[in-house]
Amino acid sequence: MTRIDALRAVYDRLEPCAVVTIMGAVAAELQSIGHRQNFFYLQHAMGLASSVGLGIALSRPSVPVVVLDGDGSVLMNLGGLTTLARYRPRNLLHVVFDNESLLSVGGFPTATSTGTNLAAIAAAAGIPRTAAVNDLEAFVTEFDDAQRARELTTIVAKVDAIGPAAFVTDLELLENRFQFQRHLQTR
Ligand SMILES: Cc1ncc(C[n+]2csc(CCOP(=O)(O)OP(=O)(O)O)c2C)c(N)n1
Repeated sequence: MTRIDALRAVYDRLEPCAVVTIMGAVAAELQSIGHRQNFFYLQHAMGLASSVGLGIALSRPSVPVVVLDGDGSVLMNLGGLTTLARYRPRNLLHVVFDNESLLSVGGFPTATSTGTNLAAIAAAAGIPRTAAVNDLEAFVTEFDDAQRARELTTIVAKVDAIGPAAFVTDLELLENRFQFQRHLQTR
């Protein structure tokens, strides 16, 4: 499965959600499908997308929140999983695209390439629902089940270590930040 195919498959389902992504490849891929005001692409702060999502989910319990994370980012801040589990907002879906690589900075292998199991770590951290998927059909099924379950869920989706040719887009961080904030105020 490629990550962009996974994003395309659930793109319409993101419409009512507040969506927080990590920087780099996934942000560029989501923007290439179509930027929306409810998408926030967190720059630089590896491992903190789930923390930003957690803050939104707790302060806006009626808004479904989707975090699009990466294996390298999660590994850089494993404590983010324990904090999610501690507060376990029902309106947060945490998707980790695991390409076993720091793709956005050249593709260096991460610990998931040598067997570290992020879904098992998430479960052990106390995330009430976790899933590990390897193909598109299973990803969409787990995504839909998680949205229906209304329970904090982490889905770890194994994806190919391929991404867009360029990661820089013409959407400035501050512009994105103010758009997203204004959008949340309407929800
Ligand atoms: C704290 C920190 N260290 C290093 C970087 C540089 N950096 C930007 S993206 C990235 C790789 C992210 O890897 P992953 O989360 O697996 O996502 P992928 O690029 O594979 O989609 C790195 C190391 C950063 N942004 N922040």
